[in-house]
Amino acid sequence: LDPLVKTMLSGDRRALARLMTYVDNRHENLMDIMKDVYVRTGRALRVGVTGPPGAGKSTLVDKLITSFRKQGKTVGVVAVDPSSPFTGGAILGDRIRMVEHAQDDGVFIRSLGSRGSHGGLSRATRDIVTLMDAFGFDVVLIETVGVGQTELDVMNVAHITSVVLVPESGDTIQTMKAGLMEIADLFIVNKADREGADRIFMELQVMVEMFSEGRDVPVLKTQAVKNIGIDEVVQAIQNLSAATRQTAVKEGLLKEEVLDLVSGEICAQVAQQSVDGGSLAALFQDLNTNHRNPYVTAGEILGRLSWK
Ligand SMILES: Nc1nc2c(ncn2[C@@H]2O[C@H](COP(=O)(O)OP(=O)(O)O)[C@@H](O)[C@H]2O)c(=O)[nH]1
Ligand SMILES: [Mg+2]
Repeated sequence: LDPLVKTMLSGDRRALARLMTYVDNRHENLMDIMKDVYVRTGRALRVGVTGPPGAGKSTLVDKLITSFRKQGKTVGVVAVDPSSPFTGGAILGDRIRMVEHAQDDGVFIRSLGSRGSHGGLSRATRDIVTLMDAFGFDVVLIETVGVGQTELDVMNVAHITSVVLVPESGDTIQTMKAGLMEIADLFIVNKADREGADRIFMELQVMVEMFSEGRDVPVLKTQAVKNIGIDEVVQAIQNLSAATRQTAVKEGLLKEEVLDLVSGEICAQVAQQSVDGGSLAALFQDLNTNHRNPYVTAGEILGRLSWK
């Protein structure tokens, strides 16, 4: 076992943080390291929290941490914000908000922006979650912005995904019915203190009734800032985790995971070889200087791969 992995598995938070920078920088031994780390995973309950910007996801995550901590559970948090180039914007705000938990040894918070995402944000998220799981956190919360395909990819790593909406989300619900149902195991109407919350709540209930195909998809109301409805969310998550969805989709998820790893690795290697001195440097140089057709260049690179 890699000494750093060993130290991390013994409960050393600094080793955990260092391994996370390996993920950021796509360390050359990352595949081998993650192979060893993966063996130690499978214990954590992985919960996705997704929804439009400003819905109150971070506020909710903050309160969920407190609620799980009350039960004595340790919590890892991955905040994914593709719009953040590094730690600017929302992610920095989230950090400040969650600073209270930073003093708590049972909590570890990690932000992921678009930086260093050769090989994909979903790949980086997956690796960070895997590290947190292996480290021994009972619960790993994954916050992502948005409710589209990117978020779906990121959320493949979660056992249970909660979609957070607000009274203003009526249009989202109307236009995204099928998509929302595909993502959500649980709906949360946050900002329930605002007008229109009951209407959204009922719309969601009707939608679930129509499209859930017998699946139990709870709809809950919260006021995250006031810590109202949070314990109920935790309870619903724990009830769901006892149910079977996780195993029902597992095969599909593992295939996705392998595809994700392979494409991420190919991307990373091609990027590595694209720089000066790399075996693909000339191709990329030519692309720049002669404005070659990117499809042709991509085809040439793919042509060099052999499938045995
Ligand atoms: N009125 C109201 N505001 C809330 C509630 N929960 C969060 N907010 C506010 O909504 C804003 C966005 O919250 P944030 O957690 O950053 O949203 P995120 O972008 O989804 O992570 C902040 O100003 C919060 O204080 C709530 O239950 N009611
Ligand atoms: Mg946020």
